[in-house]
Amino acid sequence: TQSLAKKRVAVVGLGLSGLATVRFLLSLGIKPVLMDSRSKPAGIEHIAADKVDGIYLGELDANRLAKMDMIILSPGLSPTHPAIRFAVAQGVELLGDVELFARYNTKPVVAITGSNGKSTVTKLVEAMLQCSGVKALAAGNIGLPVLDAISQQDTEVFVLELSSFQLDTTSSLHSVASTILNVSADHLDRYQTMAAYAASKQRVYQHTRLAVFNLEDAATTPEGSASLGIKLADPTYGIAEYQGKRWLVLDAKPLLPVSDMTIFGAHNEFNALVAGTLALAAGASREGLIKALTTFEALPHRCTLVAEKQGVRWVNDSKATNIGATLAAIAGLRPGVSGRLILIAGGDAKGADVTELKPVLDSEVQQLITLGQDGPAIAALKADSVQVKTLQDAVKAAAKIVKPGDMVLLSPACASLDMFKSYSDRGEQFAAAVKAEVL
Ligand code: UMA
Ligand code: ADP
Repeated sequence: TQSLAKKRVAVVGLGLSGLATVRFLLSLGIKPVLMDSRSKPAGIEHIAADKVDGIYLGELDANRLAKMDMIILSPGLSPTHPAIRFAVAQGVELLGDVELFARYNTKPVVAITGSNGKSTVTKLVEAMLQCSGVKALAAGNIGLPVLDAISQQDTEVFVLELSSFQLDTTSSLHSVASTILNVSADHLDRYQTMAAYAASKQRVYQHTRLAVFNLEDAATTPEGSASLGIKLADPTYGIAEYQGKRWLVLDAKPLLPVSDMTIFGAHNEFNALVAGTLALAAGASREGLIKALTTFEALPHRCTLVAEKQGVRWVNDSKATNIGATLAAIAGLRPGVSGRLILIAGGDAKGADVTELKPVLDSEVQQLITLGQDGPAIAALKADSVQVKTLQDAVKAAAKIVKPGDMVLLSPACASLDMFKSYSDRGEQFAAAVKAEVL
């Protein structure tokens, strides 16, 4: 820690994590060099140029980077970027904001990763701890940069949502409990293979006291750490029948009937079991778990009902940015739809093999509407699909054909960035279009 003061430190990437890193370093009295490969990164106006040791924008300068002692890299930039690789080859230390957090943090951590369900489980664990009287704070990929969270002194437990990008540059994070929820194809534009992506997720178990994993997904199985496996059909940590109802069971003791939970669907039952196990390991009470599960509000853009009009439900699942999430949404929602399921999908598939959607498009989806960069590839998987240019056109096309009993589901299986600012922007535009069209 003291040694950092004498080091030449570069913060590369000036988004949310980069800006939080700069603030943190300045608070330690360290003047970093700042770089971003973009000519106009959004956060640049928040930085007082006289406080730092230079700001360099545009193409990363490998020679300048090679002169540093340490590079703190933002998750949105790959460590395989040629300029970064060059600097590392010259002996420069490379780390991310989560690693810096780990080196300074003194509080217990719960660490959560996986391809899908991270944010839901992170917020659930935070709520379960808070309902148990523990001051918990959710941070990381969920939106609050860890180096902003660290300054909230009264926090008793940090609940961290970690992306594979963040884990790639983290090596000394200790946790009281951690999980990989699942591993399904995502970010294959940045990882060469599924094995490389799964290996990145495994880093979450490096220094953990309890690894909670998914018994139905071998890629989540820890090697070495003390561990606890979960699946819905498991009698100790799973779902079982009591008094004619399906109950969540933790540690072989029934916790509460599934029907009392505010979130629904098989994937959310699994999320609740994992969250409960993590929260108990971090000091929550069973009463706290029950209180959280009966009051928790589902996060926006995750299978949320936008409108119900003339017997038709319009559902926003814009957060489904990969195929696994869309499959979970369809599996969870389809049984409750008496009419047809009309799916709006497409966007940036991030290098995924979209043909994995085909079986479900064949059996569960009656009409497909596609948009975005990889819309044509998805449309090709189903007969009579409709291709549109905008989300507004997608809603119009759906509105023309709906009948009572149908559900229109936006669950794109793709990232939004080819057409929108973010998944939340996409979800908001969908809601606005639906309201304009049918309400
Ligand atoms: N970028 C450049 N050049 C740079 C730096 C960034 O082009 O020099 C681009 C990136 O490619 C990316 C964008 O700028 O498209 C933002 O990248 P960033 O690293 O600056 O991101 P932050 O603003 O710091 O936000 C990051 C996480 N974003 C990413 O990992 C891409 C946020 O997760 C997270 O909430 C935030 O840190 C706080 O910890 C968002 C996300 O999309 C929700 N995560 C991905 C996901 O969930 O799938 C991993
Ligand atoms: P993440 O933060 O990992 O993106 P979220 O909790 O935001 O995860 O959920 C994103 C989407 O993934 C949801 O809309 C839902 O359709 C799907 N999902 C949530 N939990 C799971 C799970 N355990 N397994 C598979 N899919 C899930």
